[in-house]
Amino acid sequence: MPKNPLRRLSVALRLTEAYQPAETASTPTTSTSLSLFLSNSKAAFLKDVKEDRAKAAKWTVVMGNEAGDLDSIASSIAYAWIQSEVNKKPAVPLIQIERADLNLRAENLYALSLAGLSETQEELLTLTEIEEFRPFPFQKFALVDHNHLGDAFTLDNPKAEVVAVVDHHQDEGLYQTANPRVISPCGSCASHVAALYGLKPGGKAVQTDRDSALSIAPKSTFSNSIPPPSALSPIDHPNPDALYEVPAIQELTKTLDEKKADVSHLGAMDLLRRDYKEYTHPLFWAAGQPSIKAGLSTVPARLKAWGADGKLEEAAVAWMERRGITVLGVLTSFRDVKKNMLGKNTKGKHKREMAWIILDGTQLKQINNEALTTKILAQKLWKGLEANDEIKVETYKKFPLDKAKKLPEKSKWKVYKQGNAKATRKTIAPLLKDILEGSSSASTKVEETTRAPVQEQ
Ligand SMILES: [Mn+2]
Repeated sequence: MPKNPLRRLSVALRLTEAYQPAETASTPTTSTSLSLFLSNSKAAFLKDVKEDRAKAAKWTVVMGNEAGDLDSIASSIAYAWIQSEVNKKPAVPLIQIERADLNLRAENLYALSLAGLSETQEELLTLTEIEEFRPFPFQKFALVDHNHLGDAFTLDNPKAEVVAVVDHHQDEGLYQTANPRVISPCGSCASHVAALYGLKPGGKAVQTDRDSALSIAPKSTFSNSIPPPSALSPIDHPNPDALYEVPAIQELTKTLDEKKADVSHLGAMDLLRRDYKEYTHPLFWAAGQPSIKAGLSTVPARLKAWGADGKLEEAAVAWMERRGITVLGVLTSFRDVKKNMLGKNTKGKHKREMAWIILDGTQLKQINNEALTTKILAQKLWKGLEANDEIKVETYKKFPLDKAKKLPEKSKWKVYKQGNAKATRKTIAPLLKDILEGSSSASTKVEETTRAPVQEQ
C-alpha cells in the first residue's frame, strides 16, 4: 500500500479547502474529485456489465447494508475509493437501496452535498441501475457495515464471492477467507474503514472510533475550524473526547441529527421502508423446517405521531405483502417533548416502542403447513420477547392495532414499550433469530449473544 493513502484521499476530496458553510457547500458549482471518481467508476462499471462479462467479473462491488444509513454509504464509498485509487483494483460502491429511496434520509443528502456530490446524487450507483441485469453479472463483493451477503446477489450467481468484510455488527462467522476480515464492535463502521488504511487502530473498539476521528478531522473540510491535532490531543495529555467539544463539530453533528430526526414529511409507508432490514429464518422446530422472512423497521418517531388510526396497519400489510414477509417488527426511537416552566419545548427522555405484526398473508399460505399458524408464531414471539431481560418489554395497551380492522383476520399483533431504551436493532435482530429458529424458550440462550454495547449507526 502506498505510504499516505489518506493524504491522497484528502486531496481527492479537496479537503485542504476551507470549510464552507452549508449554503455554499450544498450547491457546488464544479464537480469535486470524489464526485468525478464516483461518476467515472459507475460509468465504467455499467459499461462492462452491459458489454463484457469477463471484464465485469473483475470489479469488486462494495456494499453497505440495506438500511442505507450514512455509516453504510460513507463506508462503502471510502472503501471503494481506497481499493480503486490506492490499491488500483477496479471497485465501485453500490448503495443497497432504490434510487427513489435516497430521498428518505435527509441527513444523507446533506452529507453527500457537503462532500461535493450533485443535487441529484446521479454519481451514485443504486439498485435501480442494475435492476435489469439478472442474475447479477459480477461476482466479487466487499461488505461494509454488514457481514452477510444478501440472497439476491448469490441467486443464480455460483461464482459469487465475498472478498472483504469490514463491519461492526454481530459476526455471523461467514467468509473466513475474506481479506481484510475486520468485524468487531465500534460506534461506526466508517472508523474501521478509516483505521484499515494508515490510521493507528486503537486497542479497544471504541478507541478505534476516537482515533480515527482525530486522525481524519485535520484532513477534512473542517481542518480550518478545529485546533491542530497536537492541541486537540497532546501526547502527554491525550483527550479522547477533544473533538466532541469543538464547536464546528458540534454544529455539524446537530445539523445531521436534526435532519435525521425530522421525518415529518414522510408517511407510514416511507417510514417503514426508510431504515429497514430483512432476514430469513429457518424454523427448525416446525415439521419440514420451512423458512419464513421477517423484517425490522427502525423509525425515529413515536407510533402515535404517524401510525395511529390504522395508518400503521395499512402500511404494514402493504409492505409485508410486497416484501413477502410474515413477521414485521417496527422499532421506534424518539424523545418526549416537554414544556418547561417558561412554556418552551424541551427535550425529554429517550424512549423506544415496538409494534409486532404476524401476517396471515401470502407467505404463510404458500408454506401451507398446518402446524405453522400465526397463533403458534405469536405465542413463541411474545413469550421470547417478554422473557428477555435485556430489552425489558412492557405491553403498551393504549395502542391497539385491532381497532381499525386493517389486518387480515388471523393476523396477530402486539405493541410494547421497551424498558431498556438502549437496545437497538443490533440487539433485537439476533434475539428475533433465536426466538423464531430456536426450539424452546430463547431467553437463556440469547443472554450470551445479544449484548450490544454500541449504538446503532
Ligand atoms: Mn453502521
